[in-house]
Amino acid sequence: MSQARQKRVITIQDISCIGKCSLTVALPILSAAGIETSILPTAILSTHTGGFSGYTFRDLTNDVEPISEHWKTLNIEVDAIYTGYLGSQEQQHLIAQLFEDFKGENTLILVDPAMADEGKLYPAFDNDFALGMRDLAAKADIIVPNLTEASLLLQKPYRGSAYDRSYVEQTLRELSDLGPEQVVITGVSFAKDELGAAAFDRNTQSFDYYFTERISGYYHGTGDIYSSALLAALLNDKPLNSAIAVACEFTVGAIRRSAAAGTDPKFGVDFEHEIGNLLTMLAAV
Ligand code: PXL
Repeated sequence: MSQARQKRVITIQDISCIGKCSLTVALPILSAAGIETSILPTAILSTHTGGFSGYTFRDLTNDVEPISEHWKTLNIEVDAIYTGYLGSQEQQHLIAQLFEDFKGENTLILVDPAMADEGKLYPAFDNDFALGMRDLAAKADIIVPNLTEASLLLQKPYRGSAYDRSYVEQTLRELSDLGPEQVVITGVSFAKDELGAAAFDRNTQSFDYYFTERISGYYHGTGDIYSSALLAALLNDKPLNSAIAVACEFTVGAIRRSAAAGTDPKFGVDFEHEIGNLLTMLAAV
């Protein structure tokens, strides 16, 4: 029996040394799912910027081009390029070029426009950054914003919890009109005890939803855990409706563990002990 070639992802996000988000979650999740994970760090921070004060920030914008130029000499095949938190607006242009340089016929481009939550941009970003993220999102095959990021990408007001199914479906369509064929919005809820994701596939014109129980509290890094698990599922040949479910179950499992342990939410969630469950879900047909 011939073994399929191992898939490779290039993931482009920051290293937050403490706080479990971006590369420190993408790398273990994708690796555990059997995917070779090449990284391009966008910045190095002592912690993420949500909830800690006094963090360090080293911008790696000047390294993006030389790293990419070297990689171009290696003739690597890339099954997916996955971007998350970026260190600067200039990186948005450099990464758009990197998409051009490394996109093969079947390369999936996933943009998680990690820049905002709960109606607010993260401390380092402004509206120009959001507009740049919209241009990058336009070049993706699939994007994974939360509702705040969705409103910034579309430059429409954030509604808080005042929305219904028709707003979500209209938003999914408008985001897809920017360019990506598939859109997943995270943090969607139509009832106070549930939370989940909504997805749209322009090709099939289908909407899918998946909800789990809502665990109260604001847990850092869960958007990055969600996107990483979603990509892990897609690259393990799960269709979009199953992939959103796998990512929801994995993420809520990790949140449940940290909530039960009473961990300070700014340190991130215990996704490590959920990896076994992720692999079981990925192995199921
Ligand atoms: O999880 C998103 C994220 C990633 N990286 C950094 C962050 C955040 C959210 O605050 O600050 C540096």
